Amino acid sequence: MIDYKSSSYCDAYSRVNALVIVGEALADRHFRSLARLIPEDEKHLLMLAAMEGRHTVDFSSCGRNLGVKPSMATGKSLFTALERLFRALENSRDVVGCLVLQGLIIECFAVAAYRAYLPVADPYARAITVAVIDDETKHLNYAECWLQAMGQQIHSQIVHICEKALPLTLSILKAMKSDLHAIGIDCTDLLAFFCEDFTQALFSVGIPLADAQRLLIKTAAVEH
Ligand code: PL3
Ligand code: FE2
Ligand code: FE2
Repeated sequence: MIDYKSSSYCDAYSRVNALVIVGEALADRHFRSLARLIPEDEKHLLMLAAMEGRHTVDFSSCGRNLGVKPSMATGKSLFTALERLFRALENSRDVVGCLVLQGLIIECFAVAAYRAYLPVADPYARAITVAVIDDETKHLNYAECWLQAMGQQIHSQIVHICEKALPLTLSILKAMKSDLHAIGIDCTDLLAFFCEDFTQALFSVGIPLADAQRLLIKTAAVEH
């Protein structure tokens, strides 16, 4: 039984909730950038951005429902490195890089985190999280289809951006480990979901399973 009103739960939730709100707001911005970079899909990408905007509002209401004020400064500082990388890719009009970072890595991270949160969420947040996971799966599918259609010539570019972005993603998780634990999330489950979904996503764009697995192992090795 989780005591959603305890001070230790609320304290940790204020940082986890802020991380999610910031991540969703950035996803909104990233899909607007992608709409400019991929004009033929502009309408669809703006629709995905609007879904992210709704996630920001919905997760904000989860904090409010528990009487928790999100610690926005913490959330923002945790995303700084990933955001800097996205902006650099955007400035160099690296469409593949932007789509791998937002559409594969961040979306897989979100799906894994929300799946791990589901069994320990309060009933209000659980209903919201179920609907959000469904949306994030659509975002992931868009990126998979677009990248898959580009064929083999972008594989080394995909691997290269993953090598840069995966350690930055893992360090967010490490920084949040004790807060995630305090709200009942099992970080091993979260990582296992991420590895499962991410290898599957890379496989669906045509990258052999062994290469996808090597990429994840390399990330783990770099971090230790
Ligand atoms: C993609 O649409 C948005 C990406 C957001 C990334 C969020 C990472 C979250 C890490 C821990 C989340 C636990 C869930 C708690 C929900 C209040
Ligand atoms: Fe989202
Ligand atoms: Fe998303």
